Amino acid sequence: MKLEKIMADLEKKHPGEVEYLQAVHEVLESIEEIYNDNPQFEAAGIIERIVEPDRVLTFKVPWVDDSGKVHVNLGYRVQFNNAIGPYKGGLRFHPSVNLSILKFLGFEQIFKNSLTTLPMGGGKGGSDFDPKGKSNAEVMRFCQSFMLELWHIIGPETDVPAGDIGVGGREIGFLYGMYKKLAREHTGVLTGKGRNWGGSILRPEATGYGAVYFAAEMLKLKGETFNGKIVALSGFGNVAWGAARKATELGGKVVTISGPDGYIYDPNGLTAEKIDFMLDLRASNQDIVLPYSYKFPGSEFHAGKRPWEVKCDVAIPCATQNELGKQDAENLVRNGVSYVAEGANMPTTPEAVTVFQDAKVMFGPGKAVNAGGVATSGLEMTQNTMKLSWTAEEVDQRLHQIMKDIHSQCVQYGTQEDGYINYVKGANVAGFLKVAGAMLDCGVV
Ligand code: NDP
Ligand code: 2IT
Repeated sequence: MKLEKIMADLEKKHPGEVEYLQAVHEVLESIEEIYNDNPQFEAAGIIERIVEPDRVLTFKVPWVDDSGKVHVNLGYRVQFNNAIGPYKGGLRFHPSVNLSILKFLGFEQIFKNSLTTLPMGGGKGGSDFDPKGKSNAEVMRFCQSFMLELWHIIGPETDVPAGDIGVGGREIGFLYGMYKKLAREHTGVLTGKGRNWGGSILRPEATGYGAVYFAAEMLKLKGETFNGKIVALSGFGNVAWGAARKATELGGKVVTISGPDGYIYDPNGLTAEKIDFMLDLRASNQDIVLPYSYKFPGSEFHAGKRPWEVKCDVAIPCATQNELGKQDAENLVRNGVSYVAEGANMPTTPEAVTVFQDAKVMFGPGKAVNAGGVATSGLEMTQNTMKLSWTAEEVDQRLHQIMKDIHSQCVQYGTQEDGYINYVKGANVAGFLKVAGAMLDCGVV
């Protein structure tokens, strides 16, 4: 494999797709050695085929706001790779959404889904629509218009979308309602559904719980537990609250949460009561960060700052891509961080990853750490197929086991001669080998 030549060709073909090129570079760099040791991959053109999505659907999404004004957003679905199962991956509604971001997310999803041990291919979709500040009726009309296009190419055995930034239970409900009406069937075509209409118990908290289960495995290798550890989190969305809850439950002290305009530092740590307060605010579409600092004395709001300047043992970025840069990583290392686990997708820049790895900080990449979300989506699909519903204990036990398995795969393929575990390499190699093997078996398609 000639990595720099492949990247130069891709840059020429897809100019300006920064996030997509970043994600591809990281994976190819990690698998270079194993790829070159197995000439059958090159002979079958695996790299050339795996870096391009099978297809991309783009469409316009017209909708009418409450005052009667017409708006047009862009909608996308990237069906990246279905070598090991139907396309599977979330939908993101955020003004920053563009093709590069969805291609990076879809590409990552291929390897993440492979790591889960479940039969799911990779895909991603979304829109530049911003649900913030919209009424329920506006969100419903947007979701219905979005599904009017999307439903043609998805299906329970073809492509199964779910949530991501800006898409939670409410949006999945509106999307599912429209799909059901158009297709005239009630099937597991989306995951993250409500409990009474096919959803899995624990799916909302699964990504955050899974991230903490993964981090707990990292700690265990050093003979440690979450008990008494200082934890810094970013974001306070779906992933962050699940992580906050589980880390707190295991005895960790979560001292930060954040939003796009700054972060809260609470030296007393989050409690179940504080987490519930924030969930109530979120459910009513309100800002969290400022009301928190008013309600809980002793906490401080740091406007325009990221949480990575505080002293912590474990850092779990849970907001968005490239939210933790080189300077942040240097701050964290200087302040004694021992573990970094990516709850979000690619929140750490490549330069920051190098800082952690050079300092021998244990660093878990998103595609391994946050795979508990899509894994529990996979469990939701299984329950839908079987037409039954597992208990919380059953789902939690399976999720926990899957996270342990993912961790073992990272250790198996990522342990270096000096004993340091390169989790980035481990996750990429393990995820890749399964998909590449399936692509070899199924011929050039
Ligand atoms: P949510 O929309 O629930 O929450 C996103 C959080 O990040 C919010 O706190 C939001 O703040 C904050 N945020 C969003 N964009 C920015 C930004 N540009 N700068 C700073 N903060 C920002 O999304 P999720 O929790 O679902 O997703 C978070 C991350 O986890 C994403 O990277 C996603 O891809 C990844 N992920 C999600 C999974 C899931 O199951 N949902 C599974 C695996 C990974 P505010 O609300 O104030 O805008
Ligand atoms: O990034 C992700 O893994 C998700 N947003 C969850 C995808 C899913 O299909 O549950």
